[in-house]
Amino acid sequence: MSIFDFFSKDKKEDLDKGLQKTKENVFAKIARAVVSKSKVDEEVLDNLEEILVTSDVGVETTLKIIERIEHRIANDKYVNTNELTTVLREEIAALLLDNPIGNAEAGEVGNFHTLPSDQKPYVIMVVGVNGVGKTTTIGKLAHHFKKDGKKVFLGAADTFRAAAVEQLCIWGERIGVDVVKQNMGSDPASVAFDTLTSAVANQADVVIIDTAGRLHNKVGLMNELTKIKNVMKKVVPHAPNEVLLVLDGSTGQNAYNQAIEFSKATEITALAITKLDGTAKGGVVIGISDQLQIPVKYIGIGEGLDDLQVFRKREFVESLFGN
Ligand SMILES: Nc1nc2c(ncn2[C@@H]2O[C@H](COP(=O)(O)OP(=O)(O)OP(=O)(O)O)[C@@H](O)[C@H]2O)c(=O)[nH]1
Ligand SMILES: [Mg+2]
Repeated sequence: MSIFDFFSKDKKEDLDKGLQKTKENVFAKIARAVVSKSKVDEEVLDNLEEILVTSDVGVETTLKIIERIEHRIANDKYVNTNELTTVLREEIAALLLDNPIGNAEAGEVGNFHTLPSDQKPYVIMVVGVNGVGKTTTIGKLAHHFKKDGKKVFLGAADTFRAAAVEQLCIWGERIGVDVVKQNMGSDPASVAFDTLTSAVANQADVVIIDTAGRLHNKVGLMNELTKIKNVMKKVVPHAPNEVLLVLDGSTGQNAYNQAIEFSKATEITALAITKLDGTAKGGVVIGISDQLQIPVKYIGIGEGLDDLQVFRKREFVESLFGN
């Protein structure tokens, strides 16, 4: 079985369930906005704008969506309120797909799950502020790669907290993959170096490096990440293949701001947005996917091993605004 099977087809129900809270919230608000209205008029659009902004879609993206709907209404002359969610779904999907960033879908050529055979081990460095779900996302990713028959090595380069190393080791045991670690307080770059050295010696396919979300200050954190990257290159010249920034979706616009801040400080190649289950702020994924030049690759929709999905724009919007 290929890795695509884990992430695609059968995952629609999980996605629907994961986005339930956001969905209920948005639909309840839309229902209120169109009550006693037969067609989409200025007032409905004003309300819709507010709904999208308060659902963490973000102002800029919301304005683009409203503009598209206005255009659509001008063309179709008359859009009744029953059609509003359909129109919304179509226009948001089209808007997101207009941004070529992150349009590659699972199973297609150039897909990020097809590990390039000439870049072994494929090295993923995971970054993000504390508590966003880095370690959990690593566990889920490692699980998927392992299930796909890949040899996975994890590096416990979050040496800032003793519990962090332990937590990664627990994931490693649970999944059955090797974890390279040193003592708490040791140099994260040294842990990354060791991890890559072991991975190369053992012909691993994938290496995932956990990093600390908190240090004494922001400059310190960014310098640390740069150092880890540079040290890894000494062992594997193409490392890191991916710098995955993890964002907590339940923080809404904060997640968006963190993405901006991090990408200013260090090169980020992909985003994972976690904790979309249990929040009504899932709209943030729409804003981030529209606004940023970094692809959203994964979404976290629960705490379980299989609760990580590849982010697919159309499926996401269909799940959010589908009936
Ligand atoms: N509901 C839900 N919880 C999640 C998800 N991803 C992570 N969590 C939870 O978020 C909490 C923090 O996750 P961690 O993986 O420890 O976060 P971290 O970024 O490694 O945190 P630090 O190591 O402290 O920087 C844990 O309780 C996870 O179970 C998700 O997609 N859904
Ligand atoms: Mg952690």
